[in-house]
Amino acid sequence: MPVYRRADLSRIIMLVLALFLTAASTSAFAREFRAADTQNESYPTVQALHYMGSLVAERTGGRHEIKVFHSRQLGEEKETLEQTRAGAIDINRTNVALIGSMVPAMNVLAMPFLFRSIEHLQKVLDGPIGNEILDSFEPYGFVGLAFYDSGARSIYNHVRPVTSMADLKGLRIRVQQSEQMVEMIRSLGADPVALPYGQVLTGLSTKLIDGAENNWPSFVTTDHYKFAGFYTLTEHTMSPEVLVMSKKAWSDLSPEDQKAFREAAMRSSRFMREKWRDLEVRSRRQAEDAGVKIVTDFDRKPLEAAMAGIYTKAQQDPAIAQLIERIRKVQ
Ligand code: GTR
Repeated sequence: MPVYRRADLSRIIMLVLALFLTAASTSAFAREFRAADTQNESYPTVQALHYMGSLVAERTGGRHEIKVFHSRQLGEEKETLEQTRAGAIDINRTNVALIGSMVPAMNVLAMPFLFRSIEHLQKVLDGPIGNEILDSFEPYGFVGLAFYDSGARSIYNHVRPVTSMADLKGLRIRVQQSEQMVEMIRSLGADPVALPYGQVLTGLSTKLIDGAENNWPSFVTTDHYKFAGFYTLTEHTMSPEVLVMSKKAWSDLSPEDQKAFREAAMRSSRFMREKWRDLEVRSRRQAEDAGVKIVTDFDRKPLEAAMAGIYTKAQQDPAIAQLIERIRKVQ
């Protein structure tokens, strides 16, 4: 065993300490951040996460990397969100309806017929209201990074073409694991069945459920369209996607690195928007080509009236009432 002189030893200790301090001050610890997304590998949200990862790696000289776990590799959305809040997963791309039970403003964005059009939604999310909402996540254990598009959600099923609200009566419609979504579908006279995304295909093919509701890309990329041949343009919600980071992972980053992550997330959102538009069109065409009957001429007014109670309940909270009013005023 080598024998060190006292002076040598203290020199070594000083050296180690100096190295440690330099590393800490420049956040030189390389770190891999785990990101969860329930969609499959080619879905625009997953591609956007990869894109964000490449921007982060570039900006931090390769010190930080994002490893993307798609297709529910880390679990279903509800569970991965709980793990993100606890700090076991670093980044999560989720739909606002799922995180709504944890972050109340998210439920607002999933409310029925809140947005008049996709343009209205983008104007709200790209503007000051969107930024304020992203900044409001911290008390709930998350940091809001960016929104991703998700189009409008519509109801599909394998029983009958839904041409009016009456046709929904008694249909077992799968919804996301969200109390608000359950209430929304129940108020239309259908039977809501809250299930994780990964169980919908089996639910449809075994006829455990009669239908579900989602945007065109989700309807098609999951193969739901092969088992549910009637799609009605109810467009009852435009709940967008949101990208969040666990507060724990965020606090490990230096202020410059936080800036790099935020900017990369914002750029990935623009990148995603391009891919999204294209996939929406292609998915609808693919469903049509496969023989899915699309009910386009649908009166949404009765749905809106039936779901009014969702607003009455939510507006009991003055902050939520004010947020709804501000969103509606955006022209
Ligand atoms: C999709 C969304 C997913 C998931 C899914 C669902 O549109 O991208 O994150 O929430 O809907 O219905 O479970």
